[in-house]
Amino acid sequence: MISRRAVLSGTTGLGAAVLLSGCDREGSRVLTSSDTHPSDYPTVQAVNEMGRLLETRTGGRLRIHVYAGGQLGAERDTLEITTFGGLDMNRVNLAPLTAIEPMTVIPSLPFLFRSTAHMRQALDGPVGQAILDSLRPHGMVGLCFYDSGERSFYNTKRPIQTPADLKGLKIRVQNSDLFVTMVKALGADATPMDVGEVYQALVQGVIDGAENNQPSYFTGRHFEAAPFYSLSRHVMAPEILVMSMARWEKLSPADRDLVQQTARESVPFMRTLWDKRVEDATAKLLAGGVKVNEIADIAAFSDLMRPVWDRFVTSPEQKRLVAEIQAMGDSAGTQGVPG
Ligand code: GTR
Repeated sequence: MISRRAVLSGTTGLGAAVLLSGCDREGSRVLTSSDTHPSDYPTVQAVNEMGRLLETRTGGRLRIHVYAGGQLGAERDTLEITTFGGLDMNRVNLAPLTAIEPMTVIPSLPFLFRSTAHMRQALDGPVGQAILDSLRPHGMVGLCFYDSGERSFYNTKRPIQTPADLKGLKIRVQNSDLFVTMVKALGADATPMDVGEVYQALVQGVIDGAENNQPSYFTGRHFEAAPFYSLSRHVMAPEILVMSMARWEKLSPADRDLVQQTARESVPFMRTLWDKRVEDATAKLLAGGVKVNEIADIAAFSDLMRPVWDRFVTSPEQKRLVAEIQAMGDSAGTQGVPG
């Protein structure tokens, strides 16, 4: 982990951007934000859109600058910087937050959502709001969730049809105990690693595979080294946009409303880009020779992952929200909810 002292003394290589975060320039306030994805990725585009809305509505007084492509570091590191206010905003996956706040485990549970519609319904309502709010004691204001599709396994060796096919494979996971436990439950060897290191690790055989949605699998060129993509669709852990509490507290109440409102408005914008990106990535992956396979017996995977729920959903508040999500009436689903 990068320490506050290291960042402030400039020894992390993070650059002046972080150190200058929140500075006023001629009455204009630039909110800095980080993203590990490149600038054309839907998450980056969505935060840029939020910035455009903010700029228009404040006559240029509030703006956002997104440092894309992982310029400021891996998600767990930039999150730490966000919590102490070295960075104003951050777009990350929920996975690295699961180590910080148990409520964020909920949307990251395997086979919880039955479909994209079910996930959106849950995260757009009071359940999603409760999870966003749970970050406040950790120095962050949860502004909104963005889609991240369905994560599936890919590897260099073979199509995965049953959990037995994963046995002995070294599978990269995000830096999250929840994800380590999920992959271990299937019998694979879980290897936590920053996403920026995955391509090299696949090429060098340090790992045999990983799991992610199609856009990330394509954007990171992972498919070139690991051409077997097996549609386990085991988790729909969403993306989240947070603001550092330090920055939030410096905003006037009216600006807070504006920031919250523009973040919310960037969600449908992102979803339109996202749906298209999944479609495009899927087509390009097929054209690139990737071997995609459906898995006939998904229950074999969800049954093995069921103990993960018991281990990570322990508090009455978590249980209540999980039950609320399960009770939501979406019939368009394709995923089976275990138990
Ligand atoms: C992507 C997600 C990133 C990051 C990455 C990973 O789907 O958008 O924020 O979490 O997965 O696997 O590290």
